[in-house]
Amino acid sequence: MNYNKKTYYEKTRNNLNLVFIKLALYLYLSLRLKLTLSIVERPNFTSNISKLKIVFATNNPNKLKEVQQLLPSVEIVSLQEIGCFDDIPETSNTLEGNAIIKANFVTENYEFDCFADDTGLEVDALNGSPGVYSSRYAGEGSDSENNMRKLLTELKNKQSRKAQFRTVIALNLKGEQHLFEGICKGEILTEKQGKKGFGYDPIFKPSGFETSFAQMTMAEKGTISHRGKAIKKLIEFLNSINN
Ligand code: ITT
Repeated sequence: MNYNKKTYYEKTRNNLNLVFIKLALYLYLSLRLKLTLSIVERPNFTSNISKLKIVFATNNPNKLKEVQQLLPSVEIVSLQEIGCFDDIPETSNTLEGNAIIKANFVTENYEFDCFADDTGLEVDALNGSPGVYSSRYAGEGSDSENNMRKLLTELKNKQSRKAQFRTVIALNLKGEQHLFEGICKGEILTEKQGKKGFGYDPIFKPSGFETSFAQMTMAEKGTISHRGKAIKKLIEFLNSINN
């Protein structure tokens, strides 16, 4: 009798242990699943722009920072966050073409809605150069210092120093493509001024201002810049489809 009682208690205790183990396992697995789902959740255009998540296809961390500041109501997802570490080839000879290539690369290979921009510095006296070749003006793999030095040399004996930055944004959204353009007119200075910004900022002075882009804060530059203007059009478009 005692033996049976003991066995009965042992069995009950073992069963209870099993139930607790199963419960703990269930809780652990459901938590893991929830976490995984939240990590792989795709950028999703909802009816409320404040909840918008979108991939920005750029490998330029300065551009990413600028756009993040210009779009505080949108959650910008970087290429790294979607696991894209490719060097996207910019093979077009137009800004429009390259913006489209970058945006399409992400949509086709990673199935995300996304946007990409391509920007060029177009100098009047150089018939629009460096334009689409701005990042490699002084040769493949050249840095901003070399590019600026080459531009200043090319402009040494030129009368006009008029130039403009032009940005084209390609947005891939729900199977449709939309383009937005922003232009900032100005002139090329004779020497570098300021340390902020990136690229050609130290030698570009926007019209109506006494300082170069590199002497402005990121927010100041954003209110008048080519990229700022293109992003403003992008925001207006996103607002229009969400209302
Ligand atoms: P992604 O293609 O990965 O976006 P990128 O640096 O190649 O980055 P772009 O092709 O759009 O960017 O720009 C070409 C070059 O033009 C860039 O490397 C800079 O030197 C210059 N540039 C672009 N935007 C600029 C800005 O706002 N101010 C100064 N220079 C800029």
